[in-house]
Amino acid sequence: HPPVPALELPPTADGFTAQFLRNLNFDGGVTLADASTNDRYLALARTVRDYLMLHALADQQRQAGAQAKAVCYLSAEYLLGNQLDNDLLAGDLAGVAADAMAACGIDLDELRRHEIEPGLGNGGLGRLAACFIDSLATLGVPSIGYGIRYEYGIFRQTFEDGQQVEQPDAWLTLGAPWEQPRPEAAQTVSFGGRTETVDDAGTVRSRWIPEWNVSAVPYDYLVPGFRNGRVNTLRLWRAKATDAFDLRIFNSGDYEQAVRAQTFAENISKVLYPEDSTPQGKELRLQQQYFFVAASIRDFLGRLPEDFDLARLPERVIFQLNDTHPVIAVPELMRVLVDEHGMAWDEAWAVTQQCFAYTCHTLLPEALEVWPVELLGRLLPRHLEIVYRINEEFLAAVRARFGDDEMRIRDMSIIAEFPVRAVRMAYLATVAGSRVNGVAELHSQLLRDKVLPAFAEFFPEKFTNVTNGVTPRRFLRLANPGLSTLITDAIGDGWVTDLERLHELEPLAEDAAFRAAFAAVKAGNKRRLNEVLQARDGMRVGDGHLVDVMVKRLHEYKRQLLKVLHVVSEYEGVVSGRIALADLQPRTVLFGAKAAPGYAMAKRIIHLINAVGSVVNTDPRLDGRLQVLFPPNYNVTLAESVIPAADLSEQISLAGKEASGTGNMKFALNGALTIGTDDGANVEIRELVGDANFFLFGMTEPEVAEIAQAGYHPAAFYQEDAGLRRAIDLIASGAFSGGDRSVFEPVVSNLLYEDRFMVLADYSAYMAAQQRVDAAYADQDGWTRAAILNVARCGFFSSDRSIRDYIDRIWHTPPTT
Ligand code: DL6
Repeated sequence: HPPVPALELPPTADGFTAQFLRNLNFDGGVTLADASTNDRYLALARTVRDYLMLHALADQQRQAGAQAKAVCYLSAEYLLGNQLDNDLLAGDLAGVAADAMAACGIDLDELRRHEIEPGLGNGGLGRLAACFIDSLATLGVPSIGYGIRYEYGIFRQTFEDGQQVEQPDAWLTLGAPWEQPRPEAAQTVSFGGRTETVDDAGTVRSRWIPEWNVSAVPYDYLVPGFRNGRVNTLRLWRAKATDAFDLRIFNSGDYEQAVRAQTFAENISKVLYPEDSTPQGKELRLQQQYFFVAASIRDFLGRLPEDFDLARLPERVIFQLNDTHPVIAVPELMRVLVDEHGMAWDEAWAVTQQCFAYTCHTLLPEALEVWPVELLGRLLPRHLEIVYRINEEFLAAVRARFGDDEMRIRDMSIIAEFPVRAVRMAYLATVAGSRVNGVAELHSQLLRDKVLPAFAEFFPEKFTNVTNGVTPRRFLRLANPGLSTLITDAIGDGWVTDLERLHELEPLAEDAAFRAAFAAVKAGNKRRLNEVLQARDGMRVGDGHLVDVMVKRLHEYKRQLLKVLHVVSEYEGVVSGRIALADLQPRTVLFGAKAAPGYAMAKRIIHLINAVGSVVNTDPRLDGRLQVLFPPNYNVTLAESVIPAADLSEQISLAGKEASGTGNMKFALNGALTIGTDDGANVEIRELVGDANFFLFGMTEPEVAEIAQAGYHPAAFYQEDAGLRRAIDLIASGAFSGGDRSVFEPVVSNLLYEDRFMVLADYSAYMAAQQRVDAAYADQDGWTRAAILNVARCGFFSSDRSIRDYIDRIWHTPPTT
């Protein structure tokens, strides 16, 4: 028998303390008396991980030889957020950890604050991946998340004179206690070179002769299910120079070149691309994509028995492509099957098609990745050949069905001819995948009707929808302890894994005592937010203010500018005397947003928000009744304080542009009311919570399409609406830029003469909706009733439900026990 593990289950405070001290002494090499905050944090994290590891080992033993089909979630981004509280909760360790820390005289909250979140994602797409791996583990679905261990995650945002400055996110500097390097499981990934044809016993085959290799070293993160003893793996790859590569050059005496080679290889996992909806045609990005999917496919195949018949691969795995970033996995699997395992092309293609499914996360045409043929051919020559053949056969099938309709052929070709020859990765994913899904009902419909209509006609059976969801563990149970307790006291704690149970709260909306308790929780959350903001940024939300929040990436389509125009209009109204100060609903408008570093207009909008804030917040005529806060560096950790404190959730994208949104779900689930357009998952939120509990405004997607078709003239709206004119004129006058009219001139002229996302067309509807908000907020009890109904009716938006939908509609990977 193996030795009995030192840790006992269920955990006790004494056992936890002993393990903590062992980790402090033997892993950290310090005594308790000498330990720094960082030492203590690392030892605590290690201890939590040790307990989870016990579960993981037991889980592995139970699953060994089970031959269940697994989900391999391929995602270039995982926006994980802090791990400590999440893992304490999942492992049911919070109580013993608190006791153990108290016994050691350590302030657990200080260690919580010490944690740096791994920001390995840009926004919604990466955070969704993190929610999904949580739900997969909680549901007990065998799965592995595969991604990249970026040395630098999403940049840390600071403001200088109101303008965004990007600082490196050195999240690994003080140690990375949650990860486990597995150097023995490293994979070699090749690049470059050429192909040649060989005669393989009478069959002519192409063979890749790569030019250079890097080593992909896995770092594993434990992904615990919620108190179910299940622990899945998130395997993130780090690029290292291969020894052979290095040594050869080193031995030849060219030390500088050796170092350069090492840097070149290791650059692959150096930084997360700070983009979330426009592709950067960067070679390094393609290297990153191929690097992680090639390593992951090899890794997964290596887990199968040696004599496994690869024709049966679809019985064992589904590779879910999280957007187009991992789509190069399609030709890679073909290459592995055909070139390395000698499978016939047709059979390999049939296997590949069953092994992939593709999720699209965008509606912006410019966000659909394309890779120039020249680049792909240089970096991955064999893959380009494979893509050509896939395309050739696909277009032959299109011809067989529709005849020589050259327009159609050009439209559907995986290879675009203009402006340069390039591979359309979304088309490749659609042709290859067994299913293609959008991330909200409206998005999936638009995907079929507008983004990929020819494909939807050709493969109607492939297209489906899975509406996004968010994990209730992190975004309700952990982020909102007050509301969680209130809910659990009322209906028990089953909601944590069965969120539809929140429906049981509905009758309590009519219970005055419950409403009072609910309102008290919200007030407490605002106090808690103020403590966080005060310590972090010296800011605070005004007492008795409506907390109006717009947090998300800065993008023109999300229309932060519309929110700014509302603030400016209110401000202008008061200073001009049109609005009596006493009639102004006290509000704090809180923004959080990062702009891609190369996105000049987004950065200007950040500057404008800060500029408006500094004027509005300090103008005595407003007497603090209107405030604009913009804490820098919005991230998952800050979201966990902001969302539970919000009264109003701003989801104001132009209809037909936001694929889903997931922040919208988090806010509604925490009892904020939404002011929103009919876009993305807003549509489903409104349907569920009811029109009376949602502030709908603005054009619908068909209306947007119609006005675009007819020719959109923003200046006409400016001419016709005096309020709008005053707001824009005030910005143009230099009132927020010390009299300098040039600073925000590009924003103003963009609005007046282009306004791609039709801010001006929706302005008056938005202002009217905000008046409805003010009126509704004046009736505090009515507002609370509506907030409770939002919570009660948003159980649908659990990522557990999303994962069940993926299982039913796409993966067919039942949970295992
Ligand atoms: O599906 C997750 C998330 C959606 O909720 C957002 O609406 C969508 O904008 C976002 N997409 C991306 C990447 N876009 N691309 N490509 O972050 O996905």
